[in-house]
Amino acid sequence: MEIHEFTDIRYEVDDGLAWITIDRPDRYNAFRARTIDELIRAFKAAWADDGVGVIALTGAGDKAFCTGGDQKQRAETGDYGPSETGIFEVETFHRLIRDVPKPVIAAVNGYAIGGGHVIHVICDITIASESAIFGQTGPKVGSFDAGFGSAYLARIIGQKRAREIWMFCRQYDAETAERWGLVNAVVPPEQLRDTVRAWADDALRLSPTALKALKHSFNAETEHIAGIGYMAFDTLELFVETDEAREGVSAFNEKRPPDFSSYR
Ligand code: S0N
Repeated sequence: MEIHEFTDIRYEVDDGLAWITIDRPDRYNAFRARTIDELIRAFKAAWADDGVGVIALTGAGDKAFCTGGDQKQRAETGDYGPSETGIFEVETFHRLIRDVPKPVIAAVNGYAIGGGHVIHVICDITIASESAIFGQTGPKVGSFDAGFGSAYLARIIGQKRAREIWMFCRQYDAETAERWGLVNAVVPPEQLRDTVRAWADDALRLSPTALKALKHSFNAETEHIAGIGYMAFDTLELFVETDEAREGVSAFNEKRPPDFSSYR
């Protein structure tokens, strides 16, 4: 896939900073399999380009950074739609955010929910707008991320808070996220892009080789979570086929609370 063929994301390089924007505002920037393919392609382009030193990931519009897997697509086809390889490569994308040897900044401009929350957690840095909202929804809609989205989250904010996020599926404002150490900075919405630009400029003045070695050093201590993530993904593929999981996605699309009472 070529960059000019992108339909779900935008890729722009501006003076050393690659902006990657999920561009599905009518779905609150939820991702389908094609979106993930494009994100992978864009991250690899940024990796390969010596003119890029920092990557910023954001969402189009002012409502959402990313709200995870596209639940309308899931209701229509039972999966996240066609992909280039036939594989839904969300785990590959998670790996790429960690492996790309350049700082990755999540610019959270609205909802970072579900799989969208997992993505910002995996990014090296998160800068949030004051209007950002954070949370997990998996147990409400019939999915889970038992890899980086939970185990690595607990490394960042501690076990009690990570368990709260997953076991109660509440939403948290940017001030709470900053207090919990889930984000690095919170700024007014209109200052988000300029703030990311300023952080990127600081990093662009530093030694790329030192940053590369440091990033992989930070990763090393939690690398085993990738193995757990792959096992969890195997389990998830089975779980999403069950009536229990289908109840979650049906409830979301019918705009009603799910009824999981018969699955206890
Ligand atoms: C974001 C929420 C809280 C916003 O609520 P609000 O403000 O009340 O707005 P809504 O009216 O609900 O939404 C506005 C419009 O946007 C659409 N929309 C929102 N989110 C999605 C979405 N994720 N997919 C598709 N459409 C979405 C709404 O439908 C609405 O459109 P209209 O007006 O046309 O009805 C609220 O919207 C919310 O809770 N959204 C759902 C969040 C969610 O549950 N996401 C999925 C969580 N699960 C995952 O992400 C799975 C991750 C994943 O894919 C994965 C990862 C690793 C391994 C495997 C998997 C796997 O699942 O297989």
